[in-house]
Amino acid sequence: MFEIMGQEGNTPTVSVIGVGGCGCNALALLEPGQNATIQLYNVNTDAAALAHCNQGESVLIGKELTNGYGAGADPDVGKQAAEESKSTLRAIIESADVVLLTTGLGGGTGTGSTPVLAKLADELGKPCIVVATLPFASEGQMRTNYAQQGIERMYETECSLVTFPNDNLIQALGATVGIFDAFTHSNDMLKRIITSLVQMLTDIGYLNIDLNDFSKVMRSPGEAVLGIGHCEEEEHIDTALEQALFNPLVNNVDLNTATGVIIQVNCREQITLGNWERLTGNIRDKVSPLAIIVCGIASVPDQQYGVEILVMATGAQRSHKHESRANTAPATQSEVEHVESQELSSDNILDIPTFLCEQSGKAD
Ligand SMILES: Nc1nc2c(ncn2[C@@H]2O[C@H](COP(=O)(O)OP(=O)(O)OP(=O)(O)O)[C@@H](O)[C@H]2O)c(=O)[nH]1
Ligand SMILES: [Mg+2]
Repeated sequence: MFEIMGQEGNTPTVSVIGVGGCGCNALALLEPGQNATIQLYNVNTDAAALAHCNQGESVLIGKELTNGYGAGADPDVGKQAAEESKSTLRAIIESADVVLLTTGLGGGTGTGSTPVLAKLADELGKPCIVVATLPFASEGQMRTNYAQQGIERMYETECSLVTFPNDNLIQALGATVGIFDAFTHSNDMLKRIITSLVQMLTDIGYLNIDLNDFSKVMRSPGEAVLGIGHCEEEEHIDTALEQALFNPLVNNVDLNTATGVIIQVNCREQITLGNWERLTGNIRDKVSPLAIIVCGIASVPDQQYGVEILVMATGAQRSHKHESRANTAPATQSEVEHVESQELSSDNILDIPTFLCEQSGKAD
């Protein structure tokens, strides 16, 4: 399970591919890459939007079909555009060891072409994570339906899908939050998740995550839950773990059914063996005894928090339908308790910028 590091030169190449408007926006937020093993690609049917991308390579797909004018909110057009440019997309995926796709589901390009990319990753045997936002209910039923169709197509692949329902922002930030601020916050979450994933895969840690173990966990079909938690003092590592596991912006899954878990702990200074064991034991108690658990720990002297934890659980049982918790009444007592505990703790869990809290009436 653990690989003690010491050998160099086996860092995997991670390709981060932003698909459609939202995906490319998320890519633009990433810190400029110093790491040669990270490749960034903006994939879009919209030539004008691509011209504004400030990072990575731009890949116009479906040029014959759309003339570079976008997919017009039609996922079929997005799909056909990706099919038209399949050989380019295949070459991009072929050059990677791990593929990370990020997109906003509900529009034409992202919804239609991301599953094509995910399928290519499957065919080429590359572990693939898809990090996708789901549209606000206020964007209309059509977009929600499209997003659902995109999810179903993603389920036909072995990729791990992590979804961020934009509506959960309303629950976390309050209904009066400004729409632009809500998007900014969602993008910030996307950025943190993508940055941490990339860091986990490319930084040399003491217990480094082995790519084969990682692939095994990634290729467990089903829902994935992904979150980040942090604390200043290592005594509070359990709280940081709770934050990571119950991040209210990530769609809810039944953790007991997860078949694979990856935990990456980054610490400014070394933590005690006792706290490390407490953390891994705590995770083990929460998931199926049969789950593969892969743990990594790295020293990151210049990070913001004393301890930062990234948890990704895969292969969890799929909820019947992706619905935002903001609009869904809990059905069972345990669901009630879970939702209540999230409502109570969401202020602590989220790093909500003060100005947003003030706007949403949640400031102290
Ligand atoms: N969090 C977040 N969500 C976004 C952003 N931009 C768009 N979205 C969401 O993503 C969905 C799809 O929008 P786009 O990414 O613009 O659509 P597209 O994939 O480019 O598709 P077409 O423009 O129709 O070809 C929207 O319905 C929004 O819910 C963004 O910057 N941040
Ligand atoms: Mg677009």
